[in-house]
Amino acid sequence: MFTQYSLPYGFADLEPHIDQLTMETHYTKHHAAYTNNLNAAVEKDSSLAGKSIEEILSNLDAIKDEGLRTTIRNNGGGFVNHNLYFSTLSPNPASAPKGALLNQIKEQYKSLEGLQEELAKQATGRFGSGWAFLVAFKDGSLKVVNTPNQDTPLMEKSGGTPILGIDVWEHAYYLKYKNLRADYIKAFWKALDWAQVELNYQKVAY
Ligand code: MN3
Repeated sequence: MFTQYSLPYGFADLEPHIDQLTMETHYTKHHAAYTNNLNAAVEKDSSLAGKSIEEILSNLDAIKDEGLRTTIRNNGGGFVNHNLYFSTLSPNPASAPKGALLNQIKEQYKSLEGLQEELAKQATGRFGSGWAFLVAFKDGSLKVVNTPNQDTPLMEKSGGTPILGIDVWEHAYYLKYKNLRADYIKAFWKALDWAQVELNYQKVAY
């Protein structure tokens, strides 16, 4: 049984960057639906019982039924992606990483701004619905990628582990920002807690 990340802040607490109605709809409708649909789907294949979501998503080919595989790809992806998204947002965010993550960012992207530019470029450039991710690898290196729909880098053999994800589905921003995805991404930075991203990094790179 997979359970939705429980929010340690209220739906209105990310105002004015991310508005209350968007947060409430996103969490109680979209994320809840991905979670419920995932749980219902997993029950239909006994070989999936007891497996972690990472194990399931990194081995989707093992799911023999094509329809079930697609359902788990979409809803399992939606489940983990939103757990990551909501857990890295905060009403009191750290505005920059420090320590090992900051050093690695400087080495690969020159500065935090350099990394944010690359993430914003991939987030705005993703056609239709999808995500931009900062991915970390065991050796400490980082990569910026984008995916369609609810796909996650966890679905690829050497995709690394996402430590930050920007949801660029219209449901994440349309109520407040309408078609202005770039404005939403600028606001996203103001609610992103780099301290949590740093914790995510430390779990991957060791
Ligand atoms: Mn979403």
